[in-house]
Amino acid sequence: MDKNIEQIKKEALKELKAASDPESIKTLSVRYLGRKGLVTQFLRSISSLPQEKRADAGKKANEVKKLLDTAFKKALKALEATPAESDDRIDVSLPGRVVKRGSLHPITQITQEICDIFSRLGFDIAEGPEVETDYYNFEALNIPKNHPARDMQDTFYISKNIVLRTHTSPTQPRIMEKRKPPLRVIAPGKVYRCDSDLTHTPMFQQVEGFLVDKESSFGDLKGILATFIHKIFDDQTKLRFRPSFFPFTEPSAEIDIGCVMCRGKGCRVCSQTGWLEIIGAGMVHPALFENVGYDTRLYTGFAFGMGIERIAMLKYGIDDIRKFYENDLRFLKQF
Ligand code: FA5
Repeated sequence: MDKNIEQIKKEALKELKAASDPESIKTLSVRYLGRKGLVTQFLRSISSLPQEKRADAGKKANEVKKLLDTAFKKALKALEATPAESDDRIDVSLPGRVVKRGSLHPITQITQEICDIFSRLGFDIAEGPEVETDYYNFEALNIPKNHPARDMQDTFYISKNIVLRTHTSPTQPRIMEKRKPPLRVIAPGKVYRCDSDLTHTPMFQQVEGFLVDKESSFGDLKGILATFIHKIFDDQTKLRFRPSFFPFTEPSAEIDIGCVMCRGKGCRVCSQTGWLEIIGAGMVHPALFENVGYDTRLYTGFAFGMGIERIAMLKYGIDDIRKFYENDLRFLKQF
């Protein structure tokens, strides 16, 4: 009898080894462990054995039953985890996968729009490094070491002479050194300052613009910037030029536009003034021209730098600049 159950076990394991698909394993399981299966029949036949052999035979048969049950289940699981080649066929009735589309960040959209407007006004587009030397970020722009104007921008220093650029103005001397006038260039990019509130973020984006030619004037600067503002907002947008100071322009101005959030009445975005500053500008200081080797008797130029987030805030009516960088999809999907 013992030999019999041992034989059943051996045969079952041999057949299992040869089984290559889930169906044949299920059939084997029924053949050996089903209601009329070989092991089940063996168990039933134990009652006909002599009394003294029953306990031993029953114990062995139950062990074989358990062993085969585990072996069948394990083999089935392994086959299901790695489906056979025939299961690789494409089920054309399955619903398709939805391809999720991304979209351009609102700041990227505005940057492209700004570049488009200036391209049509004859400006080339250039770029400069975000990790900048102290020389290009300050000295070449007429801001020597220990000059109080360095305090206007809270600088992130990487080392004594390397900074995260605090503005896009270093692109002026970098490009002027390489090219000869006449020049019309805009240079968009990220800048960094230790600054954070409703209208300031530690990383923000600017577009620098400059023009160098034989007869450029402050009037040209006003004309170009007014054209730009009326194109990016609309013809009715109010703007004003306010005298200001930048070491690399003389005279200098800041350009404000009427706050679109409160229509000039005063709100927290415009600090109750009705105006929001978006551009710094002026006529290029002769010291900068000297630093890049341009003849100051021959050439004049103007330059400007604008905050892209500020423009986006006004254009889309956003009351907190930090929303652009929180990565909240509910906010970003609106653009
Ligand atoms: C400058 O950065 C000068 N380089 C601009 C310039 C260029 C002047 C060429 C003359 C000639 P200012 O620090 O004002 O200037 O910054 C320019 C614009 O950047 C501001 O008008 C404002 O729109 C934006 N801005 C400044 N600081 C922040 C900030 N922390 N977060 C967001 N936008 C800012």
